[in-house]
Amino acid sequence: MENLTNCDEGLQPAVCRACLWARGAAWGRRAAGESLPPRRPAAQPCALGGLDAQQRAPQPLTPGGGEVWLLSGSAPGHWTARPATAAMPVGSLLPLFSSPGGGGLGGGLGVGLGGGRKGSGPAAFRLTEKFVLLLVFSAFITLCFGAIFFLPDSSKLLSGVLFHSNPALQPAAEHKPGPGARAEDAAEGRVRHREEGAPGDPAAALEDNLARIRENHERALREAKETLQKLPEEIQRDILLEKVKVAQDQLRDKVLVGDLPEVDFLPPIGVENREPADAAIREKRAKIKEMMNHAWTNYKRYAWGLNELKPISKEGHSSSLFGNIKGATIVDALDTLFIMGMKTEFQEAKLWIEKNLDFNVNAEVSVFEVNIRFVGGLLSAYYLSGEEIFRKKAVELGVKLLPAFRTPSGIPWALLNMKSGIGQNWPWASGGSSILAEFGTLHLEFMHLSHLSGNSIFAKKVMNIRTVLNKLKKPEGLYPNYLNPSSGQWGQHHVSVGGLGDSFYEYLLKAWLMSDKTDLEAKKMYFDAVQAIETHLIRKSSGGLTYIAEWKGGLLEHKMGHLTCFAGGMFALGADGAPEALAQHYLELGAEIARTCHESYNRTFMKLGPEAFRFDGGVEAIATRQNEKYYILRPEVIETYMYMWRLTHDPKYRTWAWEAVEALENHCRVNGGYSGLQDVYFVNESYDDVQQSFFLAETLKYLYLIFSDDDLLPLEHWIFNTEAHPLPILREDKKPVEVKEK
Ligand code: DMJ
Repeated sequence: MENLTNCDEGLQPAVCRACLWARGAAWGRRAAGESLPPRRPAAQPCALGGLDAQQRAPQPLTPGGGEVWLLSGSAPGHWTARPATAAMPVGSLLPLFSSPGGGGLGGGLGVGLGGGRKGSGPAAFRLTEKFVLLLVFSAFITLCFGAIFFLPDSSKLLSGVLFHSNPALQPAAEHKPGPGARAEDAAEGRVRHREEGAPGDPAAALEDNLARIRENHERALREAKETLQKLPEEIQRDILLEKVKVAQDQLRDKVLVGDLPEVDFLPPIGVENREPADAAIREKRAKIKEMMNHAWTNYKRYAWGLNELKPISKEGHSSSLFGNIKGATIVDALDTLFIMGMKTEFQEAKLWIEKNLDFNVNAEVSVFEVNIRFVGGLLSAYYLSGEEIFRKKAVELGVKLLPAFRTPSGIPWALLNMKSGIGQNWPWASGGSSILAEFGTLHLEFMHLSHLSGNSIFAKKVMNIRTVLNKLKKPEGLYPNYLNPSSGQWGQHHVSVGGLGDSFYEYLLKAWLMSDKTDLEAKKMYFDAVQAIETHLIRKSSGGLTYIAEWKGGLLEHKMGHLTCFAGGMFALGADGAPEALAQHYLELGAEIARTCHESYNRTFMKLGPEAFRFDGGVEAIATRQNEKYYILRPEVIETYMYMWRLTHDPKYRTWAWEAVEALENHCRVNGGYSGLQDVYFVNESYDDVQQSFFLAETLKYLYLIFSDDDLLPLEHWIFNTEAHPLPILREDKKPVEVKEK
């Protein structure tokens, strides 16, 4: 294996990135349903082809035993690893780089650039050799990218891999990648961050792909050239510096976690679980607690310690979003258990966390998902209970996420291997971009991490995101969903208050509120953004329903996602800070969105809302595409009812919430817990067999709060993160925790 480069040591940036890119291509296989072994553990060496070690047949192909592997494939699902000697024209050049001592292409480039082929250093390359080397390398990169991006709808294939969990349970149609396909999301409870295939013009899509290829190609060339121009001593020095940096980071991480300052925990406000005075409301609230008990007990019985439950198969469900981290449901449910007074269950959960929750996982996680569910869940559990273990675990995890910010702009990667600290972006994201809703949804948790650790590093990381955003020119004042972390420039100009954009706006508002209204920069960014959204995205249907469309380079798609429905609550919550003349307007806007989203529920057979609904082709608030008709126990509509109830006390919100409870009981409840549905318009239930962790964290919590008095987690004291985990407002005078000086 001496001819392989080790990506995890971060020694060969250009080459390692090639590994990651190619790894994306290898993922493409899985989208077509082929089963692959688990992803390459990051500590394993990575060949230039980026194929998992397990995917590679071990026999040597070059005369001296150096392995040369290329990716090939011309149709979706036909990616294969094959020896470079097999046929490609470029293959004929390869022997040039395979030394008898074992340096194949992996060795020639990987080792050669970083330290020399066996028996000879890079200094041994003559200028012509270097040139040919450069040519081969660029041809290889072109081949990889060409293949990735020219595959029909390859982004779908790639993304499908990332979210696909149980093909057997999805209807065949929903597996077909295509415009609007989001069945992958359903399978994994995918959150607000995938964009449907652009339904538009194929020429524009092609142009887009070409631009992406060009951009990636140029970057690869640039990086390869830079490396080639360096003297061997310079390369050695770079390696050394990188090593020192990694070692320093590791040291800093240890110090951060091991040396938490002492704190005085102040009792939380509004956590007494008083019974509502009205008997009917009391009964309803008790019913919701019983639902929580059903969800929890079944998770415990069939999937304890795993991420989520498959309530039909009665076994664990694991999502690639969390890598190898375990226990998503346990951490996500902690605060709901606490506020419902389920003390024994809370203690069981705490015990499991103490003994088993481990973040040293050698697999890629979604930084956003881990932050909102795990960091958010642990922080809330700490603020509610004062149990030190939750603070410790939250900070430990926060530290593990810090390497995601190691990008030229400081805009974090979407995916991170928490063991190696290597990050990358979703292969489907425009031009290698990070996603607005992902890097824009770290602020609340990271501010609290700084507060609880006494270390400003977390706050600095998220404040820098603001700085980058504020320097950029926004098209029509709107924030595109894609931002390239290397160039610090926008990717495609797609704007959404639903998937890919949503919680970025939510966190601007909540950052201002959580700072006790002192973070005026966040306030300004929020209200400016909302103004642009109103002008360019918000429309009224002929039937009088207000909806939020999606914006694609200036064109509107008259579609609203279930995810977008959270915005009703957001607008209403923000009314308070708006200029006086606009406060009532924002409250009404919230109410209108709540009504539209309620209609999207009401116009289905199951009385539960579809994943997306449209306002075109003669329909209003109805899903017209098969792959948009599913419901995966999402909370956003109920979330908006909760804010509207708290802010207006209009009884219709309790009525609508109760309709949702009945629908959940009638259609989603099964013996083994609660399941999502494939088609809310169909008379018979067809289950997706996943009990999402956010059902316990959000859907049931918001329902419970709607039928509780307002003094349970009052909005004047608590801010809910996007996963409904309550975080206390940080007031200068009485912070929930007094950090003691060392
Ligand atoms: C949750 O994980 C969060 O609400 C996230 O912001 C969006 N998606 C899911 C629920 O739908």
